Amino acid sequence: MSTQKAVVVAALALFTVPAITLAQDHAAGCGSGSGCGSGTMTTTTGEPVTPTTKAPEPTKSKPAKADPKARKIEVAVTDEGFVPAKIDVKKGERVQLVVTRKTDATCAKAIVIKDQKVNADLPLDTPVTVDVKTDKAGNIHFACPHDMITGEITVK
Ligand SMILES: [Cu+2]
Repeated sequence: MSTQKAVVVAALALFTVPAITLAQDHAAGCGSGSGCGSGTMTTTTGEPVTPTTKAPEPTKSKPAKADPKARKIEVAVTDEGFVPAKIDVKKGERVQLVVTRKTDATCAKAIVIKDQKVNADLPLDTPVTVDVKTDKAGNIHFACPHDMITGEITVK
């Protein structure tokens, strides 16, 4: 029994760390105002983050391969955020988002679906395919890496 408890504690610890780092990232990178702007990411001390710094960013996931049998849902990233931001799907339906970032004036340069361990880069004007698991009814939250620009997939 005690071993199980230890595993649970370890799992909780793993979960807590990214949440904290995300919050810091957000504060530093997005600042105030709408849409986070398109500026360079900086640390809390105002120094630019260089690629050599191993930032505590969530692991990137590879874009999914397009599945001909999947229902493709086109999502654009514009100045308005994710368009559409509300998506309805059926439970058990094979679904893929095809996400195209159409503006540089956004911090949504990646899409994160935390519950499904998705964190895919969104190069400008390049459709990126993302798998969506629809095995459970409920809401699936997706967002920019700072959870500022958000959307919701409802599985019914
Ligand atoms: Cu953001």
